[in-house]
Amino acid sequence: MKTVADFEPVLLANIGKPDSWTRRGYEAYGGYEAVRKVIGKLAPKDVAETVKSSGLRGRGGAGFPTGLKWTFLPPNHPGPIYFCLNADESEPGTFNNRVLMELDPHQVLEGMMISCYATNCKTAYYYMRCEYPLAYKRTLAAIQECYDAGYLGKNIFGTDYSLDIHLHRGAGAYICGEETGLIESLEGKRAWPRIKPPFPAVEGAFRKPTVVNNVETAACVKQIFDRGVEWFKSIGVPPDPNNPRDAGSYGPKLYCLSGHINKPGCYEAPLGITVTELIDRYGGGIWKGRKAKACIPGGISMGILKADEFHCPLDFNGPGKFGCLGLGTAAVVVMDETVQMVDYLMNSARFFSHESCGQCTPCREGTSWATRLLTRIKAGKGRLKDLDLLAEIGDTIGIMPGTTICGLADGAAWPLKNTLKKYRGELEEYIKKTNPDGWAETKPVPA
Ligand code: L3W
Ligand code: SF4
Repeated sequence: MKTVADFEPVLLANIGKPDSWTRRGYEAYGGYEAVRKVIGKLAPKDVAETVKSSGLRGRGGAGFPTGLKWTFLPPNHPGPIYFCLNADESEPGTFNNRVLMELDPHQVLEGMMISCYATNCKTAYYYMRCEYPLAYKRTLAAIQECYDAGYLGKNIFGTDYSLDIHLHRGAGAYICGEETGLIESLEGKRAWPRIKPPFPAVEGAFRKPTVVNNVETAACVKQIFDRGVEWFKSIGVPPDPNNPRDAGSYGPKLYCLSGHINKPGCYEAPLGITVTELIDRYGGGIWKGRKAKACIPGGISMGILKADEFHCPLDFNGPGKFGCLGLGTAAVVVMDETVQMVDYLMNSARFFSHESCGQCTPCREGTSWATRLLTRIKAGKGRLKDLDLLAEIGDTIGIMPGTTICGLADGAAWPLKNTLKKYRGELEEYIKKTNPDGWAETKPVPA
């Protein structure tokens, strides 16, 4: 296994080179060689099998094995089968897809071409959040360059295979990134997530079998066909021998590092790097000579790691061992010693209540009540009992699968549950200090 020290970035290898976002620039660095080895040369099922054997897991948040997801498509389906690229990057702290789309859009398109070929898809939708104007402009130009060169359209690369890619701008809501919300939005409707099953692989866009993959996942597919399965599996963390269900965490990963550090940015490292290594090696340490207090390991939905848990490996299993929901989008937001947990919880609760689509009562009401309780605590009118109410909200809304249609409620619950466990003492102190006369009050709260 490659260590952090001998790891060479590949996903970001072209970033910073002249014209990295044009076809000419991309091809000067070996672009479109992988797809030429695949389309018309290998059978689609063998391409899918290669991705499956690489152990690639989706980079959008859930870490679902990509090749396995492709096998859920109905066999011998007469078509159409659709492919949706989920570029609605909205998880707070996350900007890895943006870097790829702005600075290396052809890498993403090449991965998409291979993925579409493997899944017998001839029409693909590239769903990009509308708040990324530069990424949109460059991706649109890159798609046009591909049509002009015969890399998209009929009989691409001179083979029998035809593929169209439609770039679609997102509708400005977090929930558009939930795969079935994305599909609804693509169909021109409000992005209300659908009840699953059926999963999109069986019934997705326009009620046809659909694969939904993330931008970075597509870039990894391209890299696997450039460098091989063995190379991919030489990076990251193998499956846990004590857990027969663990698929391992192979390959490179883009980590978005932000918050109170000296050098925020998007960095490529092997899956399994620890928080400490990421902050010290890439982030230049905590800013202003201060101490770290905590961090969000992978987007706000994941919960929180305390500074004494920074040895946590950032692979698909690591954060879960420290009470977090998972690796999520690998967006690490660092908080220094001056941050108050009530502020972090406030921000998180406000975000989720604003973004809840409102279909499910536990999510709609729970996120809204959590925001109201935290607003009151922050304003110095909190009671100790409010912390129990917050914990109850967390336990009520965050028990996927079961009470809600999609995972947003779970993502909203996790910061609450996790922080109340790890920082209850600090929150109690805050309430007692800011509401010395009323913290013990137990009367019902007026709405
Ligand atoms: C067929 C089955 N397909 C599962 C497919 C499913 C989906 C994938 C994962 O994401 C995560 C959340 C945060 N037959 C299947 C099946 N699938 N069982 O596998 O499914 P699932 O339900 O585990 O997760 P999900 O709802 O797709 C939720 C993360 O996403 N998150 C992040 C959001 C923001 C970004 C961003 O800004 N880039 O991603 C927010 O919650 O980790 O756990 O494709 O169809 N039996
Ligand atoms: Fe909408 Fe929340 Fe239900 Fe998801 S869990 S469908 S965001 S109300």
